[in-house]
Amino acid sequence: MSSTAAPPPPPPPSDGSVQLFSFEGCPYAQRSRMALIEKGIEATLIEIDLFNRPDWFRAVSPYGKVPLLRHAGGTVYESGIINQYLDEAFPGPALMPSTPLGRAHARIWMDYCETRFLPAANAVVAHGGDEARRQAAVAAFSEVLRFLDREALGQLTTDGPYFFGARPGLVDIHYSPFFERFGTYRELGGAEWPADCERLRRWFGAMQERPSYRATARPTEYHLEARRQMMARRRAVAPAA
Ligand SMILES: N[C@@H](CCC(=O)N[C@@H](CS)C(=O)NCC(=O)O)C(=O)O
Repeated sequence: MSSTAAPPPPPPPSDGSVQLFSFEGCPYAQRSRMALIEKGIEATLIEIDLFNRPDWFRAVSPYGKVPLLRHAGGTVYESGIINQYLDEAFPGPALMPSTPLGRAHARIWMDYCETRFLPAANAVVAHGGDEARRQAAVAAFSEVLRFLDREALGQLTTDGPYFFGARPGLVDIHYSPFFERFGTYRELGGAEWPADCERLRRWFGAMQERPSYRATARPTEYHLEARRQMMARRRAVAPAA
């Protein structure tokens, strides 16, 4: 009986080029694909099917996740860190503010995305059919949106639609894939944009015009189907008791 050896991982780039391990439906990988486009960096995309991941992926990715970047003999992971690396290591438009205080504020709002915005958005779709829980999650999410509108967009800039003014940067990229999925928060949890979040609305309108958004965004139906598939696979792995 003959056995076929598993294919090896793609070799790391040896010529200064960039490899990004990505998955089309992943909003975090989308952040890094957007940063590559905003910086004008050529990269080889290696698509990892997370539902059927190759055996070698664990050896390449310490967390077993995408996105993951290989460049200059090193490996970088975590989308926010990849994007800051890209901004520092490559020429092209600066995606972080020029002052230490500005950069500190940018990091605060990227952190807010991970620690406040995303848990609130996830709670909207994970109510499990409990109406009281759903309503509380929608109300809490609306407050997060108002906080972003008032404390970030209302305080950081007066001269443009983006978080730091007339040019987009890493904070804009950080949030954008999750606002693209707003239709899923609406469909699955009944979320609505608060009418008083005008700055946020203007910001997202500007982001939707960016080539980096247009090249990477998918319609709500795509995201709903991706979620259905993910939930079905989770149920198959851990059937309800
Ligand atoms: N904090 C990470 C999150 C990345 C992440 O959760 N990626 C998901 C796909 S959207 C993943 O690779 N999941 C695979 C797994 O958890 O096994 C980042 O910002 O890069």
